[in-house]
Amino acid sequence: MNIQYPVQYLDYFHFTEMLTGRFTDENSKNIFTSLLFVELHDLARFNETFGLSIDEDLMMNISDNIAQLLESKDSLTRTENHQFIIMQNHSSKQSAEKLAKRIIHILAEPCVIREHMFYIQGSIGISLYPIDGTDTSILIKAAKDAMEYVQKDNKEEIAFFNDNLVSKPCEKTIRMMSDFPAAIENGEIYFLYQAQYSYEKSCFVGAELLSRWNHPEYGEISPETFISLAEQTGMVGPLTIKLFDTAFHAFTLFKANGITDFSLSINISPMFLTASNFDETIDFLIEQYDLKGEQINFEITEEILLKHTDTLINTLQKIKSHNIGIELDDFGTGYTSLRHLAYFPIDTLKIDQSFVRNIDKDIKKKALFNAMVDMANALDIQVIAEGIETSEEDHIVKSFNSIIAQGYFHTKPVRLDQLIEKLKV
Ligand code: G
Ligand code: MN
Repeated sequence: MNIQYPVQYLDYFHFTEMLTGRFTDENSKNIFTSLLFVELHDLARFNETFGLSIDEDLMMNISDNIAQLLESKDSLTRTENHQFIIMQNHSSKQSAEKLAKRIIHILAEPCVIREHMFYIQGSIGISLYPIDGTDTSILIKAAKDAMEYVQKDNKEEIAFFNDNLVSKPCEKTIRMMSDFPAAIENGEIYFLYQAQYSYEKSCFVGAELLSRWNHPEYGEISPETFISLAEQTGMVGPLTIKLFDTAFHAFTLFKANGITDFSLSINISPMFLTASNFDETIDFLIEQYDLKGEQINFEITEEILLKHTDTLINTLQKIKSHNIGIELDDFGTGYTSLRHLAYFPIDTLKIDQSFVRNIDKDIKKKALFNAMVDMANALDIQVIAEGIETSEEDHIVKSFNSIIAQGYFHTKPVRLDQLIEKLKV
């Protein structure tokens, strides 16, 4: 490893040896130290497409970037394939948190290797010497536990170790898993609608159907959490059927209120899409709920295209045969192979909110946004810009041709009756 920065890069063995020496030496015993356990998510998935060692190149690139954030008193090592441990010497809780945030920040920047752009995510767990332990292996485990907690149960990317963190979320998860099926039926899981604005037509032309869970004990649970629970407990089917039922009910009310030319977008889990009985299920749902394909869109994520097989092409064509639109959600955040756009029958790109946030202040974001819109236009793909929050952002997005806007600036997600009121005026 060729690092020019004034940082100690050690192999794992020497790193732990150094820590042990550090924690047992009488002279340094009272010096506060932090361990940051960093794991990068899913790097191996790139290998299949880009060659065997691209994850290694990414790791090198990222470790270089992380090393630049460290000082000479700090040390860095790699443990397993996609993990680092950093020792921040003479630290404080605040300085460890600051470093962790800076790491997350540099990870958020796209990483360019061999002309490809990669978006990497990471989780960081932090343990503190001597608060969480005075022994190397205990402190490393504590930092790792905190990192795993971040990955499993938390929306944050950073966590400090604490004694409750290992067992507590488990109980909560088990409880949520067992409550989930009833929640679909008893209305705890409910749906909001976030309308999408066409600049060209100067009106709302569609809405995304968003699931929410208001748990009697835990309050609002994030969709990321409960959708992953649904996947683990085999409840994706019932949840998707509920979405169809909800869409059907919404269209009945639209009709009664004279609202036409309006579409609803439904988030479809990869698990639902790749189920072996997908074809029959979709035929059944369209017929059962008397929906016209033109009225609905399926939002799918880039992740599913990764595992593309002939069956996925068939599945997407099946969807198209019902005239259901296909939207690629959160575009630009995950795995971006532009080839997919030409290969799969995609109707709409939903450019992720991270490109829109501060687009008025950040010329690089504007340039990326511009490139995505140009590309979509060339492929005859509609663009939806997500997460427009301010009039300044709106102004920039609007300056591009024929974009549809979704974001708090135009409307937050609202209940069906509120949506209908909005559409009637
Ligand atoms: O991944 P997907 O694009 O389906 O996620 C949509 C989520 O983004 C919804 O939960 C919605 O509430 C949220 N959202 C929609 N518009 C905005 C916005 O303008 N700002 C922020 N921060 N979130 C938004
Ligand atoms: Mn979506």
